[in-house]
This record gives sequence, structure tokens and C-alpha cells, in this order.
Amino acid sequence: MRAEGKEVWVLVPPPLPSMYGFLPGIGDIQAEPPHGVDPQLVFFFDSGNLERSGNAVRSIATHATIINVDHHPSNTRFGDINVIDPNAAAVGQMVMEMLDHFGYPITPTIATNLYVALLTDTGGFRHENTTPRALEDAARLARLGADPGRIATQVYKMRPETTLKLSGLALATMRVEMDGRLAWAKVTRPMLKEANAAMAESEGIIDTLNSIAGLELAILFKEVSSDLTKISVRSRGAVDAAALCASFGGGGHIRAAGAEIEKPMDEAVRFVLGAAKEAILAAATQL
Ligand SMILES: [Mn+2]
Repeated sequence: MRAEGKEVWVLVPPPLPSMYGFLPGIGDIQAEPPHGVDPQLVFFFDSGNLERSGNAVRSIATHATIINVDHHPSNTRFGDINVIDPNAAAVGQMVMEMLDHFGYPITPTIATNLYVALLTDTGGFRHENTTPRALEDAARLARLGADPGRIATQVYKMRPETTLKLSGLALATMRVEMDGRLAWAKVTRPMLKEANAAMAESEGIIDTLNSIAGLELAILFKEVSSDLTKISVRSRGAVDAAALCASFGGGGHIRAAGAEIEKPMDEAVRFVLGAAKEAILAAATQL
């Protein structure tokens, strides 16, 4: 890609989720710059820290000028210039402001990409960050050529059958405890085989669990190997999911977090549920 006579590379650390394959311009994205080139200026977008960006970018960043554009409140301000806006629902909104400021037109291609940033970072305009500003920016992008119906189909309605089959098998193991405050389910390796699915396809199951009325905490247990179990945690109540997962060596956000437990599935279930129930009771007494 060339911009005003200068070579520009758009780099994203792999793997790039296949659902984004429809984005205009995605073919220009590379995992690392071509061999032998030495970029002098690096823009980071939506990267809370330097570590998230992958090895190739990190090695350039040691001597290039870094411009860090982000909306994570926890951003480590690793850039030479830091543009941080925690009130932006998506970094795409910040990019929109920058294009306006520097007088670049927003083409239908740009509008489509920025709309996807807004759509996905607001969880399909459902998370708490779905502000009037987010909806106004989305409306403007739709006017400039983004097609909300087509984009929603591409992002949310292109799942393979195997993903739904796996989801069905996992949800059949669902247990609801503590008078509906805690729900959990399992994804086992035999289920992956039966559904002919990969573990990555289990990503949406935790959000289905988390849709139960009145729930406080949802936990999905994923059997990675005979002695490693991953957990995904969602909290809608007083429990800090990040703190709960940190107690197992994991982390994340207050409402969504995860951890890796070096135990077989059944042991991990007993271990984590014990701590989760304690956390629910402790959080309730603190209110
Ligand atoms: Mn983001």
C-alpha cells in the first residue's frame, strides 16, 4: 500500500478471525512487514499495551516513533504520542475523528470497516458502552456507505453448523445452582469430536449461558487436555470476574474474564465452583 509516496503496512498479529474475511481491504493486512524494511513510524490501534501487538511489531517499535491510539482505561501509555479516549466505545470512533480533523473523506470502504469496529466493540450495540455518541457515529457511517444489515449478517450470522452443534452439546451439560445465581457448563474433547468442531468454536457459549434471567455468574469449563482446563467467566452481579480469575492466575475485566487451571476437567470444576460460590456469597454480604 502507498500513501503520499510512502510505503505503509497494515499489520495484525495472527490469527485473524475468519468472520472478518469479508472486510474490504483485508487482503492488504499482513502479520509482519516485508523482510529488510525498517518502518520509522508505527501507529498502534486498540492495543492496551505493547505486548498485545505481536513479536514483529514489537521489534520495530524499539526504535520507531510510536503513536498509540486506544480507548482502554488501563492503557500503559507506551507511545511517543498517546491518544487515549476511554469514553470512545471503539477506537474506530477515534479514527473517524482523526480523519475528520485531517480532512480525509470517509469512503464507503472506510465506513464499513469503522462500522464493524463499533458493532463488535459494543457487542452488537448491547454493552454498557452503547452511548448516544456510539449510535450517532454508527448512523453517520451507515449514511456514508456502511450496510448495517449486510455487516450484521457477516459478523453474527455466518457460523458453521459445527459451532451450533458444539453449543448444543455443551448447553446440555448446563447446571444452574444457588437459586439461579450461578450457571455453568462444560466443553469436553469428546464433544469437539462429536460436533467435528475446534475449541475456538466454543467462544459464544458463555454468552448464551449468561443470558439466563437473574443470573449473577456464568462459568464455562473447556477441556484443553487431560490436565489443562480453561475457564471463561461472565459476571452481571457484584462478583469481580477479573479478581476471581486472578485467584487462579488468570485475568480480564470486571464483567468478563478467564483463566487456565492446570487440573483435569472434573477437578477444575470442583475447585472453581467452590471459589465461585464463596465469591458470590462474599460479594452479597459486602453490598
Ligand atoms: Mn476496542
